[in-house]
Amino acid sequence: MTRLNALLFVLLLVSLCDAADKSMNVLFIISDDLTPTALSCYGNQVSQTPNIDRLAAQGTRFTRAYCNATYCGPSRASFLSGYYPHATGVFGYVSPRPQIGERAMWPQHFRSSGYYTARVSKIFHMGVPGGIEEGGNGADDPACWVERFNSPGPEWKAPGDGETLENNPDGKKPAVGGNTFVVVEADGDDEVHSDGKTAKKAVELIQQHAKADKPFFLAVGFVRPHVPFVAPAKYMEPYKPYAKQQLPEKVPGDWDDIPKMGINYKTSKNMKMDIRRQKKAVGGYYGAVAFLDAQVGKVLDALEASGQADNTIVIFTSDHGFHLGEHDFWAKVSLHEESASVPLIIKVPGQKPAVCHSLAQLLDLYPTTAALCGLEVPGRLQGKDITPMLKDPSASVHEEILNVSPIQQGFLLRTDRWAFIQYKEDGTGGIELFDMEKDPKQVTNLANDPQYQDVVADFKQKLSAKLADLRANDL
Ligand SMILES: [Ca+2]
Repeated sequence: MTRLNALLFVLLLVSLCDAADKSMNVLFIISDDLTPTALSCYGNQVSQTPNIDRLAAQGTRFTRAYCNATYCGPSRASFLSGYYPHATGVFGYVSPRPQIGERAMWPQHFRSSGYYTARVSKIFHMGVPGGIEEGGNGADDPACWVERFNSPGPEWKAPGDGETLENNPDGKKPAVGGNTFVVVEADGDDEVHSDGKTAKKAVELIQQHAKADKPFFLAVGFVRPHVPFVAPAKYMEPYKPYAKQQLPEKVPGDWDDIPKMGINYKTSKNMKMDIRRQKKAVGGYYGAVAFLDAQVGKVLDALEASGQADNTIVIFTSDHGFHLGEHDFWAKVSLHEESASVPLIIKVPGQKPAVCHSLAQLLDLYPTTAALCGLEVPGRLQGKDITPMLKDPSASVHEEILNVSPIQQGFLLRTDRWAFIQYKEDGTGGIELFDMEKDPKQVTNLANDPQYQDVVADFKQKLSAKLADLRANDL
């Protein structure tokens, strides 16, 4: 072998190694206010979500995944920074940057490790619908992104057939803005709306970066099914007439054993929604979910067409869940199961499809993706690497998950068997305890049952230990 040939041979080897070593891409897709109970892959028999189901069939679907705060602002600030809300004190609709200082947030960690990072639409908090109508950056963190794109949309102002369901008993109000239950069967196509524009931009970015030298970390934030429930009319059609929708069973005396602080901020009663309006809220929500699902499908199709699917970790989730009439509660904030849990699907190239019943939380995404991509996993992060659960769905890394609702001064500890909810840190706001094996719909609060006082005492102790532990941090 001549010297030149030897040199070329070495160069060839190096380039082969480089190709094999190119870190995996991350495609992170997050919906807004999506309860897992509205997805067909999570067992809903009415709502159809074929695209999210397709991803679930290729990845690991987690059946016990939770956010770490039950509304947008603190949930997003938490999993993006890597700290619990009670570690940073970020309970509102702001960036956690002042509390984090120079420490790298999740996308920023990928950026400083050589990734192209981009955000499309809502990843950190943005007001919906107001912030989407304006098209601004919301509570974003510019240090996280090489590029960022917003997707303004008409929201409740979209032309079409709109109805305000909330606080509109005489039907005189037109469709209105704000955090209000409104259904709009909109004229026009997907790209009239924020999420249609978000899907289009995400598709473009995947095409642009598929062959690039740098791996990508692409965060795609959809705002549906957050209110207003607005989508092109065709997505609402399968759920009409809305009167055919089923509501959760109304249990007589359901509120009698829920502490006052646990009655959600939005209820059928205080929203003045009769049965017709409640059923339309469910159907309108499903229509918004169907629209979201179609946009997710476009992004997944683009990834497959790009040739990068075998080198890309895909995550689908939501910032928290949502009530659709359980206990006559609506929306988020509540720490009850439908609001506290999130859909979570993670597809890692080369790993077998699975359903995992072990506990997982949004705080785990940062350390888990860092580990999967071979990046340093900062020791200060408060989530855990759930890679063992992706390799073996019977594995488990958490004994319990802590989720909080600062608006309610509420704390949830969720174990495999129990949901323990305490209002106020000293417990004086009341306690709920549910046996999730026997009572998955959380109808019977056992906290005052003499038989379960040991369980309650044990959880109270666990909660105070957990809070002390997360407050002992490096911030
Ligand atoms: Ca949200």
